[in-house]
Order: sequence, then structure tokens, then C-alpha cells
Amino acid sequence: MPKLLDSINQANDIKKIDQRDHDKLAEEIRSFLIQNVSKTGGHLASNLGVVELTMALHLFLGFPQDKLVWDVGHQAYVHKVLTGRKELFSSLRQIDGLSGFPKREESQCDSFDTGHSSTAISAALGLVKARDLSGGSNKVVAVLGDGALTGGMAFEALNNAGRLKTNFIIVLNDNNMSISENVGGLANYLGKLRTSSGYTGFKENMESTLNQMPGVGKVLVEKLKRSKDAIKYFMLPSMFFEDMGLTYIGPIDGHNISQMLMAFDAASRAKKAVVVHVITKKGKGYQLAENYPARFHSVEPFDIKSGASLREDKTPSYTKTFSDAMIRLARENKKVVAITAAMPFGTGLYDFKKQFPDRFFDVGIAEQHAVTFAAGFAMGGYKPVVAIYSTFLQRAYDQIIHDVCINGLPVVFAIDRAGISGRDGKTHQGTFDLSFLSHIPNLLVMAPKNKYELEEMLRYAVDYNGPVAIRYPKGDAYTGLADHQAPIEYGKAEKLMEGTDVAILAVGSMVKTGVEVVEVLAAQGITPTLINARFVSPIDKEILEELFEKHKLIVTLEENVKSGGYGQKVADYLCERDVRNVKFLNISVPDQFIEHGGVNELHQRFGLDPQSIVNRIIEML
Ligand SMILES: Cc1ncc(C[n+]2csc(CCOP(=O)(O)OP(=O)(O)O)c2C)c(N)n1
Repeated sequence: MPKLLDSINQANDIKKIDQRDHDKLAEEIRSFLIQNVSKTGGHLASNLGVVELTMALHLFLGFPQDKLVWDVGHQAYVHKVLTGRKELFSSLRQIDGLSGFPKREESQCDSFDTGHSSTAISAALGLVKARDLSGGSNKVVAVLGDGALTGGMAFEALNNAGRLKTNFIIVLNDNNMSISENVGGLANYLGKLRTSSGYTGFKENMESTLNQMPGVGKVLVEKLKRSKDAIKYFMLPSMFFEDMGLTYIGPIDGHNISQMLMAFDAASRAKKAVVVHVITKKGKGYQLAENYPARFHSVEPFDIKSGASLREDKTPSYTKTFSDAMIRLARENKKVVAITAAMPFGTGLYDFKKQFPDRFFDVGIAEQHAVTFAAGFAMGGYKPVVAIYSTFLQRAYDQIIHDVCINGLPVVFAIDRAGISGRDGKTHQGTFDLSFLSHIPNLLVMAPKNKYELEEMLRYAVDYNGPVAIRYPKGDAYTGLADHQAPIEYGKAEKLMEGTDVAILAVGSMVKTGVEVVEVLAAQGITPTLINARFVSPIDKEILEELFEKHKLIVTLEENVKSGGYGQKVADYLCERDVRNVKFLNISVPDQFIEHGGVNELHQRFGLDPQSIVNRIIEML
């Protein structure tokens, strides 16, 4: 029998499927997702959870005229399947292949490029206003998860949407999970809503029950209606949204398409912003993902039967190094506390949480708050270590400056996934942190070359009486450079090899590449000096003076965009000192957004692999 999915080849094709076949189509989509993601890796559990929700939205909306904005966007795979991209799934997250996130370049049906959390309501509200001002009549829907609702921007947008006098639908996809369990007062509140019969349900039941009471019923209903607000306060937990000026509909079973269609239809009649609260099950339909939704949030290729990853890293990663080091430091120093913004697993703080539950703080997807919360903690005499991925720390730029650095507070930023992080693509590459951190006064910025140096830097940072940022990449931290372990000294680089003619200064992850470059050059009779920069702020001017004297070419290597990076700082010093007889080569990430792909492939594409670097050095010489 032909598969239903075979007849879905472009947007809106789902409307041709008989309603009685919807469940079967949902099943086919789930199986399609599991098969494909098991081969390519990707976000699985969230997508399995939104199969019926996405189908209902596609039955309700018309593409591309209607606008659907996915929050984060990691759960847009089903949307991609339903908009003519199913044939591309074998290339999901591969270089030049299908992106794992919404992308307008890929399809007219993607309304907004996303990857970071809690932006959907704001973006969609902008689309609503643009529609209204230009006299349009298209529908606009934002879909966000309960995790995303812990982000401050979502509240700012709700606050703004409360004044709206035209239609805007906000679907709250509540699966009771962020990547890990959702945290905080809001999660508790949603828990209450989930178990309530719901505002609409309650109202209807109440009215029909009372109306049936002979004599008094109708009068009572009218009275109750007039004093609706008073009653709602006591009886209806949905008041949070209602009081902000939004209509609340729910909770609705997010795996029941006809119920959702009724809710969307009702929601579309309101001349205001409406929150439709749907309850879904993360990982639905794949038992392992239902049981372990956090593990199956984002996966490497895996074996479907056992769930085992097919690409398990055997070598110690920087994340694991950080994880172990934090536990040691916390044992030694009672003032060390750890903060994460909804990423206890990703950042490696999960073990810390288990051992020191009172000193571990998951603040939700709230990077800005995490940083200022850390500032307060430091002001109160503690040593907060805030572990955030490079790309998500972008959000907290002002908090780093205004709350931490202006106050000169001893907050440690442990910045994971720095540099080219790979398959999540342009919204997730950590290629800007050196630029947005190394110009901030008072802030030390460091990058370790390997596992041992990360441990040393963390120790140094915890002892240091001021703000420190340490950035390190995803992946292998055992870089084979264990012999070089000079103690960390304020602002001092580390000389790894002494040579002539060429001096290579490498930052963090690029030190290993530097060693490989030196090996290739040595085979060609060139013996460079190799420096591990260690500090990107402040830079080691003393060592630069020495290098300027003895070398003809200075080369900097870093996994950061060129603008504002380490290389430009060195070049600036070179100009400042008016050094004329030394050439300069800046090897860095180009000033552009880097798409998804394997880290090595992307390094090669952008000239950050050893051979490309060797070629450029030889060219310069
Ligand atoms: C600013 C930011 N911080 C962290 C993340 C990492 N992240 C991706 S998805 C996710 C959880 C989202 O939870 P929810 O919105 O409930 O969606 P679900 O996956 O449960 O469907 C997190 C923390 C992010 N994308 N953006």
C-alpha cells in the first residue's frame, strides 16, 4: 500500500489527506523521523512530541501566506517534512545539507531563522503588526515550549502582546520539559494549569450545570458572569495570561488533532492575542525517547533498537574536564557555586548538581538573569561559576559589562562550545566571544590548549579576585600536549617551541593545530616558534616584543571571527609599536555566519586546517 507520506510533497498537501488517515500519517512521520535522525543525528525527542501539533497547524494554516514562527526551531523537522523537504532529510545537519533549524533560504514556509530560545513571540508579534499596518489578513502563529517560556524575552513579548487588538495565536507547547526538567515557579504554575480542567472547559461545565438548575440556574449564571473575575481568581489558574490581556484556551491534548483544530479555530476569532496551551509528550512514539527525553533531546547517530550512540567520544572532552574540575574545586572551596541556564547536561554541571545540590542553580533559559544573579552571588561573598555556551552568552553582554565587570566582581564564566561548534549551524557557532569579551575592561579572557590547562585556568580563575572568562571548544581535550604545563601567570603566554623566522601564536583549540603546522613546516626546513597565547585579554606584550625582534613573520591562529579577535589585537600592537620589518598573518574565522557541518569540514572550508595554514605561511614567506 502506498504510504501516505508519499503524497506529501509540498506545503498544504496534508489538506488532501482524509481525516481518518491522520493518525496513520502521524505514525509514518514518526517512523520517518526516527529512521533519519538515527543516521544523521539531530533533535529527536522534541520533534516526536510535536507531530500532531504540527499537522494540526498545517491543516489550520495556509502556506506560505500564513506565518508560523517556531521558538528555538529545533522542533521544526515535521514542519520541514510537510513543506516539501522530506527528500533532503538524509543530508540533515550535514555540510551544505538540510539545516536542523528553520531557514528562510530553504523554504518560503519558514518565517524566521532561529536557534536561540524565547524569541518567537516577539518576532511573530512584529509580523502581526506588519500585517496590520499593511492591511493584510494572514494568520500569524508563534509556537514555543514551556522551557522557552522561562526566558525573559518571552515575558517581555507577552507583556507587549497583551495590548493587541487584532488576532495573534501563541501556541504554548507544554511537555513539562526543557532539555532537562523545566525549573522554577513558572514550571509549577504550568503544572497547575495542566491538571486543571481548563478555563474554557470549566466555564462551559459550570454554565451548563447551573443552567439546568430549575428556577435559580439562569439568574445565578448571570450573576456569576458579572462577577466573573472574582470567581476566576479563586477557581481558574489561567488568570496569569488573562490578566495580562491575553485570552487563554486550554489545556488541550496536543496529540488530538481535531481538538487542536477546534481550539485554533476558536482562537482565530478573537481580536487579541490568544494563548493556546497544548500538552504534548516529549519523545512520543519512541519508547526510549519517552523514557529518557533529555538524552534524546539532541543525539548523535544511534542504534534504534538499543538507543546507543554510534559516535560516542572516547577521549575526555573539555566539558567532562570542566565537570570533574568543578567538583574538585567545590570540595576545596566552600564558596564555589555553579550556575547554568537550563543546560545541566550540556555544560557538564549535572554531576556537580548531584554532589552539591545546594550549591547548584539551574535558572531556566535565562542567560541574562544567570549572569546578574551570579553578580549578586559574588557580591555576597561567593565564587559563582557560570557555565554557558559561547553562543548563548551573547545574550548577556550587557549583564557582563554592567553587572559583573563595572562592579569588578569575581564571577567565572565557563564558556563551552567556543569556536566552530558544528552541526547546529549559524545560530550556534561560538565564533564571536573573543570579540565581545576581550574589549571589556576588568575581564580576563583565557583559552586553554588542553584538559590540564583548563583545570589550571579554572583554579586560577576561582582564586582570582575579579571577573574571568575561560572559553573552550566542544570535543577532545586530550590534545597530546600534556608535557607543557607552565603555571598560569597573569597575562602571560606560554612558549611551547623556540624557532626562527616564523612565530605562530595560537589561541586555545588552535594550539593543537599550531603543533601540526609546525611539524609540517619542520619537514620543509622551517622551524617556527610556537606560542600558546593563553590570555586574549590582556595580551602578552612582553612576549610580542621578543617575537618582533627575532622573527620575520608573525602568525596568529584563533577560532573566532577576525574582527575584534586576538589577531587584531596583536596586529594593533604591531602598528602601535611601528614595527616595520615584520610581516603579519591573521588566521581566523571570516566575518560571516558559519553554516552547519562537521567541525573538521568547516575548518577546511574556512582555511583553519593545518595544511591550509601551512600553505598560507609558505606563501607569505
Ligand atoms: C538562549 C538559549 N539558551 C539555551 C538554548 C538551548 N536549548 C535548546 S532547546 C532548549 C529547551 C527548550 O525547551 P522547550 O522550549 O520546552 O522545548 P522542547 O524541546 O521541550 O520542545 C534549550 C535550553 C537555546 N536554544 N537558546
